[in-house]
Amino acid sequence: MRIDSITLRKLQMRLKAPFETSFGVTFDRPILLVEIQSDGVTGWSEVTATEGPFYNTESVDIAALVLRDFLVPLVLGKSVADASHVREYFAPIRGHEMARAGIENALWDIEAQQQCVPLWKLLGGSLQKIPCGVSLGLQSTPEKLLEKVAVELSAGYRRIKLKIKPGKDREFIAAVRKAYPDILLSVDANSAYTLDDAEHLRSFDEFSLLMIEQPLWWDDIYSHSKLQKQIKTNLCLDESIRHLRDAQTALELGSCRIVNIKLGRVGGFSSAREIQGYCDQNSIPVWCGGMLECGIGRAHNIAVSTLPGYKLPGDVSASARYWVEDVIEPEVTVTPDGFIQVPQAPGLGYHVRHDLIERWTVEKEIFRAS
Ligand code: OSB
Ligand code: MG
Repeated sequence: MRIDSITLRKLQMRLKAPFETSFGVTFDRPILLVEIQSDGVTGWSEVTATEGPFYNTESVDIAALVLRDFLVPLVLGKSVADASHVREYFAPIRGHEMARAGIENALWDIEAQQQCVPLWKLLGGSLQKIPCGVSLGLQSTPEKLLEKVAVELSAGYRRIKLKIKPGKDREFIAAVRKAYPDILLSVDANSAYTLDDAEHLRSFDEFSLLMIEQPLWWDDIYSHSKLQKQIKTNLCLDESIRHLRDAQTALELGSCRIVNIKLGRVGGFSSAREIQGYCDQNSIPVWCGGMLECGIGRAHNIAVSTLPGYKLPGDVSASARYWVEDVIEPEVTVTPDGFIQVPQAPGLGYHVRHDLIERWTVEKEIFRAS
């Protein structure tokens, strides 16, 4: 595969409703897309960074800069035997996993099209329908939250995740657990607590949660090992896991018993596969996280969720929960019993809507190999 051209585009999309986490509210969602041409084939990917460095250190604009000034020049005009090898060119760059994933994942789409197989098959996946959960943003009152939960359960979703932060936790979790004693229920704090809150977090043990996701500092695997020893509920790491070495550190220290894999956060499909393989060997279940993606990132998430080890419902849900109109066709839909049927067409498995992408593009740069 020769990398003939790379196009970076920033789109401005608006969510159907604001999404609130412990680090802020997102309503207008900038979306950074990477389009690569190689040997006459076009591949797409989405850089899943947020609008500011609030979730991790990356953001859409920072990732665009790192791509333009550093990653694109390392690979433009170069040839790779297959998509998994492109990351070797990125060796001089520290961090910026989401920016890297933007290039690697578009090449996986190209490779799948060249081989005329769906992306999930190229990755080694096998599940034909993936179980889906939802992530619900912070709500003003427990009553409001209960209304949202009711809607998602009747749509068939198989796991409900509640965003929490100090002052908006016990009362909300208790209300949902009381109304639904048997559902798979988890919470995600996005690093809103400290070890001083260990007693408080231990009090959540009574709610039989599936997991507490990333309660402590985004970059602190060690402190999570201290917390995990003090509570019964399984911890799950999201922000802290950037690559296989982080997963090894976390499992060896006993920092979590479940791992959230996000394609962007870990630097792309190759790294995601390594982490999943390692977790599988150690009987640690993994699941696919979400970053409020448009259809392109969503299609990639569906493909990776077909791999063995993705045993728990992910945060991969229907396009219509986020967008009035999505950039792929057909949009991602969920069956009444809460599954996404895996597409069978080559590559992404969905048609990319160039017309919408063009309409919503606010910045575009094309880099061509000479
Ligand atoms: O921590 O999983 C997270 C969204 C933005 C940033 C971080 C997270 C999330 C979500 C939303 O929980 C998941 C989704 O529905 O895409
Ligand atoms: Mg999370």
